[in-house]
Amino acid sequence: MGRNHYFSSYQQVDLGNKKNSDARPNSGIQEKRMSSPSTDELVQGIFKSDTASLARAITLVESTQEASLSKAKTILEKCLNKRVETIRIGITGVPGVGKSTFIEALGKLLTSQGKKVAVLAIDPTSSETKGSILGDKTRMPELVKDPNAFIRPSPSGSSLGGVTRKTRETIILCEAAGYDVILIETVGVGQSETVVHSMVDFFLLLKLPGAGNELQGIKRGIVEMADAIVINKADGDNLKAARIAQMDFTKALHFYPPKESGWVPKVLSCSAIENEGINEVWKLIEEHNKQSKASGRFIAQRKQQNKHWLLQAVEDHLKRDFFENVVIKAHLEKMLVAVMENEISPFTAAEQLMAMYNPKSN
Ligand SMILES: Nc1nc2c(ncn2[C@@H]2O[C@H](COP(=O)(O)OP(=O)(O)O)[C@@H](O)[C@H]2O)c(=O)[nH]1
Ligand SMILES: [Mg+2]
Repeated sequence: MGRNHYFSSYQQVDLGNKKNSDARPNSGIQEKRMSSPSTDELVQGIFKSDTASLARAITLVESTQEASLSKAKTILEKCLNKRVETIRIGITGVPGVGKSTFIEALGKLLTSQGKKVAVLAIDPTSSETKGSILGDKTRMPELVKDPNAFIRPSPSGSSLGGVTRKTRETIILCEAAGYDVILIETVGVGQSETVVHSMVDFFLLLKLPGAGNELQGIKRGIVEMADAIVINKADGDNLKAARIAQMDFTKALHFYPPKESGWVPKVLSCSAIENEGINEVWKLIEEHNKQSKASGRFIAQRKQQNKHWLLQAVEDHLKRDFFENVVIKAHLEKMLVAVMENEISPFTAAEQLMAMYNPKSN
């Protein structure tokens, strides 16, 4: 991987964020935004479930400016200390399978039970489409209006690493603001499912009721990650096909190795648009939650995820520091040419660069 790969992780252009939910065409609010509140005020606001404070804090997390990021860090530290019980659920599936419609249905069910729901998205392609969940909001007409729901457009940025950090941090902020259930929609592009899987307690794969050869087209790794497969659009003419798909997937799951956690993934079907079978999906998630909490697996998995998060953050910092180092900047290009021309081996070149980067270590 070349230098540009790493650079792209850090030089992100935040195109979509100006349209975030806290930006309203209201001059009074614009003025208030100018006199930006202190980090303490934002933390207090978040703890009081004030969505304007929450949205501002997320904007800081999504910023590319050092000053904003440093404020974000302060806020995150305080929010991390707030102990809260939440469930993080990842929802994946091909575009058009009905993820947003499903989230609307599930979200409404949860808010009707008095829960508070935050909806986030991971979409590595969203820098081009300027945040696909903006469009998706039209698929969540009820949830958008629900005072107990908070919907945030996917953060922009071309690198999955950057988008991942922003989403992870946004989860922490939402939880500190009192959201019990975090729903994360991801488009099945690139590594985005793996990334979402690494930050949730329950991973749900939505499928279409196409029978037969459908099973062959599915990415094996995603089925392995899934805690449940739900055949959506089980309505109208699709009912029979949905039943067949449900049986096929149930059979197919037998050929997968058992999960470390002992959880046996289930296959359900539902109609998000007709609000059928959503309750059953939620019951399954609750059952998984109960089971994994009883076995200690829930905490263990979150701990594991935190560990992973730390290591990834260290890696990101080191990479950024290395590639932004002035000495490295001055020499890298020449080294790359020398390696391509076989004038020096990549290993020796790496050693020399490391020595330039950190002369004290030698
Ligand atoms: N018949 C039927 N259509 C659905 C259902 N859920 C979603 N759709 C439709 O499928 C299309 C894509 O839905 P959307 O939620 O945007 O999918 P996403 O791209 O996965 O987020 C829309 O036209 C929805 O109205 C369902 O349960 N049954
Ligand atoms: Mg969608």
